[in-house]
Parts: sequence; C-alpha cells; structure tokens
Amino acid sequence: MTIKAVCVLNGEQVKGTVHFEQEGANSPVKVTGEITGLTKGLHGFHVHEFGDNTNGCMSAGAHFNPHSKDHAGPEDSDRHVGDLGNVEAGGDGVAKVNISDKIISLTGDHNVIGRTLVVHADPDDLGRGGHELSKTTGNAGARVACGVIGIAKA
Ligand SMILES: [Cu+2]
Ligand SMILES: [Zn+2]
Repeated sequence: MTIKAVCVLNGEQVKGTVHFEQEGANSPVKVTGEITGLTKGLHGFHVHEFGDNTNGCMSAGAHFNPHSKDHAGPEDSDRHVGDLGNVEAGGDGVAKVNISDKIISLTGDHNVIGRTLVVHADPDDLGRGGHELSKTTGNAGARVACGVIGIAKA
C-alpha cells in the first residue's frame, strides 16, 4: 500500500510544498515538489529530528540521525538518515525537487513523518568541505524555510 506524506515549507521569503510517496515499507521514497524564493544555486535539504517549530526552524533540532553517524551526502552508505543533499534553484529562485531516496522511510525506524524538513541558505558540502561543521551539518548555513512532514491522504 502506498504511503503518502506532505510538507509545506514556510520561511520569510522561501516557500514550498514537498510531497513524499513510498510504495511499500522497503521501497525508496519519492520526494517531489517545488520551492520558491531561493537564491540561485544549491541549498542544503535535510530532515531534522524534531517536528517542533515553536521557535521557528531552530527548534527542529539537528539532522535526523538515529544511528549516530557523521553527516554525509545522500548517496553515501554512512550518513544521517535525514541527509537529502541539496536542491538547486535557477535564476528565477525556483528549485524543482525530484529525489528518490532509499534511506528515509514513511514507516518504521527511519520514518520521517512528524519531523521537520529544512531548506538552508547555503550549499551542503556533503561532509567533504573540510569545514569544522562539514561532518555535522554540511556547513549549509541558516535555515531559510522549514515545515513539519505530515500524513497525507493515500
Ligand atoms: Cu538542515
Ligand atoms: Zn546530516
């Protein structure tokens, strides 16, 4: 049975809607949608641990990382569960999201429903930048928009 979830991203300038869809518990999750109001280029895109936006995007905590691994890129086998890499905006400030990810899930212990999706000001260096933050956040800078991932009608 297909499981669906949705996230409305809200920031001062940055807005978006991102859909999640998974055919079964062991299937990849398709992540699709559109984000507007970004600066041109790459922007870190992660699932953070908590679905708590009481203090804006800051109260979402760190990257969702149930196995205590280092930050890395979406194609790395050792990574935070929430490491979805980057989205890329064009000159019009719009990023089309079209990701298929094998690590996040909409069920089980990698379930991202109820957690926060965050878009950052800067590129995620995928753990390879050599910055002191590379292995924890990818040095992706400020949180420019976020939203809690919720259950959608299947
Ligand atoms: Cu993040
Ligand atoms: Zn991470």
